This record gives sequence, structure tokens and C-alpha cells, in this order.
Amino acid sequence: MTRLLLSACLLTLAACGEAAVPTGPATVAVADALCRPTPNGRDITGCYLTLTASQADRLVSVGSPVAGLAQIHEMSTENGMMKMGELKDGLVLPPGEAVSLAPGGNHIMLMQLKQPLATGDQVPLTLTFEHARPVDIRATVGQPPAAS
Ligand SMILES: [Cu+2]
Repeated sequence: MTRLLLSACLLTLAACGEAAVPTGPATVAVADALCRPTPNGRDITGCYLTLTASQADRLVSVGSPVAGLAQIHEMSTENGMMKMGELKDGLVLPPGEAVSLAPGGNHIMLMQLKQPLATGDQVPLTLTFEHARPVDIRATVGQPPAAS
């Protein structure tokens, strides 16, 4: 009897847990947006930031007026070589969990840059999500802290 009661309580708890998921408008908080200065003569650079979605969401695309093309990239290892490629289905954002795009991992790739990016510049980025409204941010240009 005790065991039965206990499992009934656990079931109720699980149900309560699910009901506690916020049902308000989907939002995504963006922090620590940073783009690397462009290497000499290159028209390509990487940007990093941290995304926290209020509900399960997905970063589907990125745009910037300073770049002809912006993609969400992932890093992978192939035959011992680091490679990067586009995340064609976007980047999954679990609810309430901070997802970092950081050196050595996922990043935003800006290509066909219309001007060089120097330390201290601001880069406007528009992030588009599956559920949340698009977010406009300004990333600061600078060197990311060395990966630990
Ligand atoms: Cu890349």
C-alpha cells in the first residue's frame, strides 16, 4: 500500500513538473556576443555567443548587414583533422539551458565581409529562431579568451 501511494505521488510530481514549463512567449536570451577581428586580407570570421531559450527552440539562421553570407557552423574531427561545416538543420536549444558557441566548437561564420573587422568594432547580427521572435544584437569585435 505504501509503495502504491509513493508511486502515485511520483506520477503527480512528474505531471506537475511538466505543467511548470513556462507557456509564455518563447524568448531567447543572448549573451557574450563576440566576433574575431578579420585576419589580414580575409573576408571571413567567426562569432561566438551564448544562447538561453525559455522553451525548446532552434537557432535556424543568422544574418548580418556586414556579411554577404552568414552560417551556423559546427566543428567535427575527420581523420584527426578539425573540420567545420554548416549545421543545416540549425542549432538545437534545450529549454532553460545556456548553449555556448565558443572557439573549438559551434560558431557563427561570417563570409563575404564587406569591410574588415577591427577590435572594438560592433557587428550587428540578427538571429532567427524556430519559435522565438528574431533577436537583433551587436557583437563586439575582439579576440576570444583562450580556450581552457
Ligand atoms: Cu566556420
